Amino acid sequence: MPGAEVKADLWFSEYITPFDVYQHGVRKLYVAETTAYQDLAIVDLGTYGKAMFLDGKLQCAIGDEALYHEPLCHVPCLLHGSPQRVLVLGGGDGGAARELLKWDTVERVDIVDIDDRVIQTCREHLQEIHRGALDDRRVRIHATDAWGYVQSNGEQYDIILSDLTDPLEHGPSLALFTREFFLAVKMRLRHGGVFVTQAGPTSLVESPMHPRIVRTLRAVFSSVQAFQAFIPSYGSPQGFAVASDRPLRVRGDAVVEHVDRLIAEHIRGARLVKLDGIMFTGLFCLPKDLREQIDREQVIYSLKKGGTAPDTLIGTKDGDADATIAPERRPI
Ligand code: SPD
Repeated sequence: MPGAEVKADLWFSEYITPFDVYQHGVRKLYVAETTAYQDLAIVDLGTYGKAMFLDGKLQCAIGDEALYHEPLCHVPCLLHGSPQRVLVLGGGDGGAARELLKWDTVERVDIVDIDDRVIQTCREHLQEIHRGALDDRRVRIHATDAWGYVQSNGEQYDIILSDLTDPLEHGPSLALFTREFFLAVKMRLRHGGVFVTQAGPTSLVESPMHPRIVRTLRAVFSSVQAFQAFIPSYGSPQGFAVASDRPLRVRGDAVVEHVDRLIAEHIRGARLVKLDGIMFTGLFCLPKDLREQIDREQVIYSLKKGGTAPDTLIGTKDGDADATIAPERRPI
């Protein structure tokens, strides 16, 4: 559907930190509205094409979204080997579902996104992202909150995939990066199941969030591996973390060969644009100081006793409730 051509010199200012702004030039405007949960915008960025913003933060742009969705989806599936049932938390744009459906083993994908307006608007305006996945017979969409779904729904999954917005203060996804939530997620995994989450930017000068999310996962799962990808339109490297109670082998020549073999066996009709065995192992080659910070990190994100609301989030450090939570990424 054609958007309104923008004649004015219009820019979308994304505050990466309070001191660093990524100015995205807007060529066309499709949608700008405030939903019940967040500000939603769909625009054409010129260089990166159509893109979705939530609360002023770029979520995906058609020019480089494969660099986000392929690692997020195929890393856990490849580590599992034969995923059948998958739960996507967030992911209302349908990009994750599109990738998951490439697996010939996947029978069912449940998408749980709190914001029905995001789902409906992406279905209408971001065909380039979902490519029909939101209407695939294997996909069921639940417009409800992830906490409630994970706690009350008795389904068990091979893969649970968290495709949420960054855990910003006052943002809707904050509580979904806590020890309590990760424990609830673990209860919904089948034996040998794998959980993956986007895990904030990995730039340590920008935010302490990534090592803390990884540390929080390590309080819940016996195997946790952090990885990152550079998605240029995000402005900083994107962290992810994969977690399971099965061993996770992510490095070495044997892994490269194993990944290439699984892709050839299970993603036959569809094509991966970015990911193969070499890229898979490369994702896990993190900078030395980041690895060291992950290993020494002590802050675990947790809810205040009895809390489930985002504003009850605290970081605990050796029992000290004063440790800071993820900082705001808004203008000062
Ligand atoms: N730092 C941006 C992280 C964006 C995470 N959500 C992306 C949703 C795309 N399906």
